[in-house]
Amino acid sequence: ADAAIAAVEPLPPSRRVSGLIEDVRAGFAKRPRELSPKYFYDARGAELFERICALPEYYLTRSEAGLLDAHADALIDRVRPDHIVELGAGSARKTETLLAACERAGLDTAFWPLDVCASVLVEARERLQARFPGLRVRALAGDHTAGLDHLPPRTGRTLFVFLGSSLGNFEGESARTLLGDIAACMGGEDRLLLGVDPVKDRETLEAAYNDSEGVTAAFNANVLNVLNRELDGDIDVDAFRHRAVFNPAANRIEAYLDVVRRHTARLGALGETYTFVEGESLFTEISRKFTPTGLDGDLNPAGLAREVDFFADRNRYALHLVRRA
Ligand code: AVI
Repeated sequence: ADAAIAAVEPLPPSRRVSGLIEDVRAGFAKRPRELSPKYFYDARGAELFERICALPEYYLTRSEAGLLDAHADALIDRVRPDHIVELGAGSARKTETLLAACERAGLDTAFWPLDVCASVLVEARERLQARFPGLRVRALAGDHTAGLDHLPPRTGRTLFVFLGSSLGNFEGESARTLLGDIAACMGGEDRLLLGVDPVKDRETLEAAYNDSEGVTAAFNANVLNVLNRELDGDIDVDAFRHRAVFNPAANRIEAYLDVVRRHTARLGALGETYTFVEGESLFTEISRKFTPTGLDGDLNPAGLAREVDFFADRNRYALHLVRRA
């Protein structure tokens, strides 16, 4: 396994990326206090997120997979990619559908999965190479900025892939920066396949983030376990309760951890003590929902434009094929 991990190319971040200590210090100085959703995904968080994807209320993953199944051949025939570069590939299960379509189309497409987690890339590569023996997989471990800045030169057409509605977890300005970074890597023949969650009725949206088994609640609260472990903390995780609400003015789900019992906690690594009072909330995540024109508000300033839209039944989910404007 060590040799396999070494075969994943580690990439240095290309810009200074803020760390946990400074993010927590800055976020806890705000009112309401805030935490960055990037810290959800430790091993337990990743496992809880996998469970979320299988929940009956969380339609996003299934709807996206269904759309990919239905349109993979048409998409691949249209783009005919020589390379597929996937941001946040993880297990790359959904992209497997696209790779199968490439094989059916007789294309010799190379796959470049990019993820912060090297071990998940090793697993993905082994599975994909078992299924597609000739497939060239070049796994890149690093964050999005690292991956995009250090992509080795390619010839021919590249299809960038950014699925799972992950764009929704970036607020407007950082979403536009990320899209601009992608656009900067794209030539006129290259395309970006973007999966996003359309705006829909409040009931459906709120149920997806307040599941009846409490998996999303555990996922949200797990960020406090991360702080306790990484920052030598003693935050009482049971003193918080998960809440997720749709904010229609901003077209986004907002997730909070509400304080239900006043307590004082110490974060040893920061040398700080924090008091949490009843009625106070920690703001932990946004998940933006998109209309086509709302999405244009992120794409167009980044120099990108929608070319083809695919919508799942009753507008449940959307895939957008995007080109340089
Ligand atoms: C990863 N991301 C797209 C998920 C979402 O729907 O925003 C994260 C998530 N948070 C709670 N449930 C799922």
